[in-house]
Amino acid sequence: MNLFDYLRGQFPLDRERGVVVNPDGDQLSYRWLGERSAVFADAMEREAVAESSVVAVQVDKCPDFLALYLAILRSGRVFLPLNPTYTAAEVEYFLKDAHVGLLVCQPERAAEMQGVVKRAGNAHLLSLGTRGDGTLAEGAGRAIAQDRSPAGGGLVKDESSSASSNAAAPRDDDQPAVLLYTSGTTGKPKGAMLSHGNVRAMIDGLHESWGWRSDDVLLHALPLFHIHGLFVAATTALRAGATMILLPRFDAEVVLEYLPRSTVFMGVPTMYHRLAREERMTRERCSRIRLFACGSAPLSVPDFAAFQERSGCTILERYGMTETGMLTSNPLVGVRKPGSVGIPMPGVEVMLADQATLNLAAEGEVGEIWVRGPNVFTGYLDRPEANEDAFVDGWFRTGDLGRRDADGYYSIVGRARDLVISGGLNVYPAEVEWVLDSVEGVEESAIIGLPDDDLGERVTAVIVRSHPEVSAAAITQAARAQLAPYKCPRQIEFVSSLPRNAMGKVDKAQLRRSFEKI
Ligand code: MLC
Ligand code: AMP
Repeated sequence: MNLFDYLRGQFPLDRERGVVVNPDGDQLSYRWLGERSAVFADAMEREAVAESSVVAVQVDKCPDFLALYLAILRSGRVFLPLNPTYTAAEVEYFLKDAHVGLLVCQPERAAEMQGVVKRAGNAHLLSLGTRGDGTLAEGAGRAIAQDRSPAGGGLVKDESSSASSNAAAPRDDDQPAVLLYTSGTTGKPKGAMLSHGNVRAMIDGLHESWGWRSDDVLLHALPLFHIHGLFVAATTALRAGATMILLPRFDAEVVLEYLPRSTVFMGVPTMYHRLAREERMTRERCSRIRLFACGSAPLSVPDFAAFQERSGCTILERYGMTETGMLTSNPLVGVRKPGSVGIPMPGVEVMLADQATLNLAAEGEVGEIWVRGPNVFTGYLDRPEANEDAFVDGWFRTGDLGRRDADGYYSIVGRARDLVISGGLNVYPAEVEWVLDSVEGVEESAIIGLPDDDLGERVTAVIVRSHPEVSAAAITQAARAQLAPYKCPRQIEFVSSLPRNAMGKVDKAQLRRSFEKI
């Protein structure tokens, strides 16, 4: 079943109910969302964007982003969201790798993206701004400006008036709905294909486990281009027919302002770390909140405790990944253990595999987390070898190392993969090393994550120079030119050589140990 049809079937019967409350107080209704998505679907049709093609969206967070997401689903195309801070070079890679049929970019980057689209093989290019502007919205009419719900009204067209746009394209559960890029140790991002059925399984599991209700108000401060903000937060809220306060980005001050009106908040550990340090984060302010959920990176026990002390609320930590959606969660009702990611989500099977033998790890021992279930993605796009490595007898290897306690709760104790998680954003060392190694005067580089109170891990470059005069500033400048800012090293260290293990691979664990001591 097309995920859009499934979601629409869960929308409140009273379509005038608010789906999004903007920070400026404007409310947009479920009726608006249905109609706006139909209008965008029609616009893609008019642009002759091929059916089933991948549509890349590099647009700032706003209500129209959600409408475009639904438009892509309902028209049977595949949604590929991209971080707005990606450079032109990064976007070009995705367009080529995913054979993108349409790129929707921010209006102010349209000129820059014209060249990118051409180099990538002439995908269509449209733009969409946060105020209903841009070439995609032009044909569609500025519906945002015209919808002043709760009464609604004044929209450019009624959803039921267009048979073509009202019907969602028929899709089977295993057909692709969303393509999300993630990486392995190779450094080249791979497109993880999530089907209509995968996403539905994930949001149904969350709906049930976290007791979603149509009168929930989600305070949404996460980006919409990752599964956390897109599926765990926004799509599950749509599944419940709930309302979202859609903040353009996380800002602790603004979050504090909207907490009293909200019932659910989700964040990465950095957000909780920052909120726990705010004087205005009081029990009274959180009195309506029924759920503070956290994930994407490990939540430290001190941050868990500090937040509890201030807010009187116990954070519910959960664990998941792009390829699989949510895997485990602490319970809504029951004990939430600090430092633990809880028990398997409904329908998800989890096992711990001994890394050497690939058999079940002994009870109480650390093993690689392997998972199975309807939520697990269908594979990486055009990467037969990666798919071969990723699956064993139908189990997906997460690359995370975990332990299970006597109560069946899991905790993540490390990663088998080379990965830095900074503020909940994944940075793949090989991708950054590749850029740094090409800087004149750099002989070789190694990217590691060092502990950071705020970001969890800080991207750190350890460099061997071939020319002694190459400076940290020059390296930073080169990184900035090619990589999104969050991937750029915040700390640069120079060494005479990199430690290597018996296999000749850089020993990153040793590097981390030596710089952690400093
Ligand atoms: C922003 N910056 C970062 C950064 N985010 N640097 C390192 N790591 C990050 N995560 C940089 C900016 O480029 C800028 O640099 C400077 O920090 C300030 O920018 P900002 O926009 O003010 O940043 P800030 O508000 O501080 O953002 C931090 C943050 C944000 C934690 C709020 O990164 C965020 O929203 N993270 C959530 C990521 C997320 O959704 N992850 C889910 C992945 S899904 P400069 O130099 O240009 O000024 C997943 C699966 C699962 O993992 O289980 O959920
Ligand atoms: P991504 O590829 O961006 O989806 O990131 C997924 C990875 O984030 C997982 O494989 C874990 O390494 C990490 N992760 C997500 N949630 C948690 C958590 N609660 N604790 C520790 N690590 C987590």
